[in-house]
Amino acid sequence: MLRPQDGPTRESTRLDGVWRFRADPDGTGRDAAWSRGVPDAGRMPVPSSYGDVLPGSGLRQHVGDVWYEREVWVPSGWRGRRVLLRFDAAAHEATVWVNGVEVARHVGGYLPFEADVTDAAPAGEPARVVVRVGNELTLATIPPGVVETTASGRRQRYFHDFLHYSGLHRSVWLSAVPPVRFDTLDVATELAPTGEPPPVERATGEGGPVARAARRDATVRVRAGVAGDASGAVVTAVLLDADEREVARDAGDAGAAIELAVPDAHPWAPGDGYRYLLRLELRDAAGDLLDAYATRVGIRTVRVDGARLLVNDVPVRLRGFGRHEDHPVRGKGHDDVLAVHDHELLGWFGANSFRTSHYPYAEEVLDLADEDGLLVISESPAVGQNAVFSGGRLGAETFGEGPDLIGADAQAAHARVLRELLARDALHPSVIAWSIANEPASSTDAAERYFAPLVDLVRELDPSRPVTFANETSNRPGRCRVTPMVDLLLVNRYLGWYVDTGDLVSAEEHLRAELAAWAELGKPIVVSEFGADAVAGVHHLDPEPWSEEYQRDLVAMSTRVFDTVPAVIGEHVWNLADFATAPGLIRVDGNRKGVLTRQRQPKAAAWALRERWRAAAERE
Ligand code: BDP
Repeated sequence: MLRPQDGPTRESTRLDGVWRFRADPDGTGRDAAWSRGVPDAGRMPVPSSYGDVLPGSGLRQHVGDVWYEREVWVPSGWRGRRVLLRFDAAAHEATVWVNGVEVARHVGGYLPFEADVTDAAPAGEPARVVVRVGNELTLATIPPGVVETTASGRRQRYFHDFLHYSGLHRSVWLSAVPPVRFDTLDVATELAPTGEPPPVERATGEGGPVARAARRDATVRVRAGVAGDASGAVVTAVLLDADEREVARDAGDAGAAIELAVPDAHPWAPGDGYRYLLRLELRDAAGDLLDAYATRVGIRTVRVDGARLLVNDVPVRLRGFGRHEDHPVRGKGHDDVLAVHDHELLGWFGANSFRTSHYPYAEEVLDLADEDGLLVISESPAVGQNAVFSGGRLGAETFGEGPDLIGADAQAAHARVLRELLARDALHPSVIAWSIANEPASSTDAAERYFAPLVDLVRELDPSRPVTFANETSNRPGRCRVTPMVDLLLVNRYLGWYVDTGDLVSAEEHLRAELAAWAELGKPIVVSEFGADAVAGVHHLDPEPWSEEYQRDLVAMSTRVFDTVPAVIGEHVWNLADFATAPGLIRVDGNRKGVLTRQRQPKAAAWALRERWRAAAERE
């Protein structure tokens, strides 16, 4: 599956806008054949989460199906081509019909899927698209959950700390593609070895100095998969620099690897989102164009060397955040305005990195990261696989076979989601590591059995990036069974908040001891979560949790400790901004660990971080 685009052989249109919509908590629509048309439908914007759009609707707590419907004219000029219908995301599982014909089913809320609707939606005619989106989580889904029946009806319980927003969160596309076409694309980049770490050139960009990686000879390996009968067809790959000058070209049979030598290449590097343009053409034996596809390529390498993380053989330090796709009203609905604003804020902070906690973000977000030269840890949606967070709903072992354990079905779903994640994100140079899970129970035999094949799978699919996962506090070094398998350590720690609450002196001592123990493992460490809730506007002269000053001081204490541990090569504050959660006694209209409010206004800690990180950026 390739991302939709326009070009000489392809056309695409977004089906975003206001769709017809109806909630269906009892599942009536399945038997009543709403697949042909949804009766008495209201309205709902796409993309958005449906939870907060309609006041008084109760949709925020909705469990079960909702239905979306709209009509679209398939252009008559698309005759003779294949027509694809693609959903960038449907949270959390969906069935799609076109003119009453089922065309797709997909499970998992954060990754794209598509259907060939050529037969169901003839060109030159209107087509009715109906989508049933379900949001029930079970112990076999990623992430897990259980549905319980309470006095107020069915309730979705889940073990992660962000609101279970649902719906069509991202764009829907209709595209025309040629019958014989590119349908997969793998690109691997390599830089010629140097004896010494290559020098970093400096340039002065807008907003301060920019670190530029030194130019080096490079190789770009391209393998484009082809759908349809491509016998005798030839693929040509052309690489253009940012000024559209051709720098390399080669050709090969359809499906074969093509190697492009790029002398004196300009690498993609932190703070320098330099990308080449790769143009692919597929021509038949007579030389006629069958398909063309273009994508941007950042040439860079990532490698772990002892306790260092190297990008282009240069050690990097990550400064940034765990984030969420979360905004007032639209919930997890992607919006370019808000995404660009959040990325400008990362620049305002002097941040150079983030983790897509705790699920794959909209691909547009990775486009921004590619462009800005940000270092992204791309995370799978496996969050909450831990009895500690389940209020007794998961058995103590968490993983294994049994009615209250996460077992083989979930593991298979997890593997599927990792395949889909890597297939979608591998082309993004900003992605420098794969995080396969957030805070699972990781200290048991069962956890080792669950995760070992998943780590192997990711390594096999992509040997070019480190594999990691975020470690939860009770899974200490020495006890944790997954840590030894991974290349890079992510540790989430809340010293001064959940532990040593209100006592930053003890917290500092404990954090030092804990990081020293992790450092002994000899791998690079990113403290992938640390922080404190602060309700904007609450102030205190004394170290009082929930005040802006306490949050600021906790962050300062933590970073002071990080600076003394060479193996700590990254700090991700939890969180960039406040975000919505399920109701809870320690949640005040959501999680307040943002250094920005949910409306993206700064708390005291934001100013302090900006000072620290901008100074670090200046020194680079
Ligand atoms: C960690 C989780 C994160 C939570 C955070 C918190 O990884 O999702 O939001 O703690 O409690 O356990 O704020």
